Amino acid sequence: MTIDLVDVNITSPGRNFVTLKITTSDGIVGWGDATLNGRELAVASYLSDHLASMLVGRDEDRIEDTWQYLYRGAYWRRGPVTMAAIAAVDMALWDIKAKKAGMPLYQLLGGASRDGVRVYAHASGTDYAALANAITGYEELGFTAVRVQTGVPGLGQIYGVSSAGPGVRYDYEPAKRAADGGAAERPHEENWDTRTYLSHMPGVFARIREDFGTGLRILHDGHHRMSPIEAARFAKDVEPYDLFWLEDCTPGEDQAALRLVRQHSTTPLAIGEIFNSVYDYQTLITERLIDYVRSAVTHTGGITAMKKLLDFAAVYGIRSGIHGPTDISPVGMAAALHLDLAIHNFGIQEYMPHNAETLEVFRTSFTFDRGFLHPGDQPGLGVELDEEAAAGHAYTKAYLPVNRLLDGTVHDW
Ligand code: GCO
Ligand code: MG
Repeated sequence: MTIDLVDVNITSPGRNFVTLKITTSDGIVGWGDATLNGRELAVASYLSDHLASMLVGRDEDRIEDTWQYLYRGAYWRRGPVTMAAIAAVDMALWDIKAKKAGMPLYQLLGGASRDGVRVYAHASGTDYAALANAITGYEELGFTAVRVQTGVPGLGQIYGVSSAGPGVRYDYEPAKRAADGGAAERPHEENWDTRTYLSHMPGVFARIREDFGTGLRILHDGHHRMSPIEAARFAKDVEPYDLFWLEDCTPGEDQAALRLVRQHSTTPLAIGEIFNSVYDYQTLITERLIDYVRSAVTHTGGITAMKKLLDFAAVYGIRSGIHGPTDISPVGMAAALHLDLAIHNFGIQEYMPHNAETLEVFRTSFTFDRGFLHPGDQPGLGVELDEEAAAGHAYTKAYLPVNRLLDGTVHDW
């Protein structure tokens, strides 16, 4: 059989998603996530204007060959737009293959290595009371791991902190459309000051340990803002509070920066949500500079590429921590869950549940139970896009924020 139709769906049920639909000549449909937050249409165009005609007529079973054909065949390699487009094709082809086999995808990846996938939630609050309230709410839902982000005095709205008020919040979304309080034509801006952050955060972790005990897994995202020496100091200062991981402490491009952080601290390090290739990790993995691989299946070339990356990491004792915010669509999330269940070196999975509007458009079969997710046992990925429902939500331009230091200098966001 062959690939017959290649369609790109763009929908915005509360936020934008780009989804690839591949239909085979005998009518089997596979779905792939191609969402790149704030740059969605570039990937949509890459797929419909450049890849679609190359795919029609190909044997849908030749997944590895198709991956190489798109990757090596482009001449221009890597980059988030290219790799998200390849990822979408790859996911859709695995969805088709597993549907043809009549099995959930994780069975084709070797079967389940565990009963469920431990997930972490996003707990945030503009101050400690709101943050503690959110953590309590997640504990009540059964979560055993939370990512903790909180306001820093004097900085206003910053990355990772929901302004929605105290309590359990699923709705933190950094990309803003005009309707969400952003500007229609350009990103909104936030403020940053690393010195204030460095002196504020350790005390927050100390209070959490005091109030919530030693059992809770605490994660934190530095979101690329520290210099190597600042990150080394931070990682050292927070050692007594036993973080599960410190994520993206320095800007991701500079792999060697983590040597300095490693020399000074035993705080586990996670990095990679803005990476898109195994080569972005070559130094980090072979020199054992990180503990967790944070790539998204959606931005790193799909299931084929992620499986190889995670197997490579396993040789060095490094585990997975796959990216799973709401800008990864339910299709991309399902792809992550099948991998999480199957691989041996699973670490933890990020889980920021999609809102009801999104879940009316994407019909999912994964289930949450007391802190663990399971991808479900439907053949394929287990997610179907309801195209009629999707058509009711027109694309609306959205941007991630731009970050500035207090003197106006553009900084990493
Ligand atoms: C995370 C991330 C996200 C990103 C978002 C950008 O750890 O989940 O940092 O919150 O900011 O994916 O689109
Ligand atoms: Mg992150």
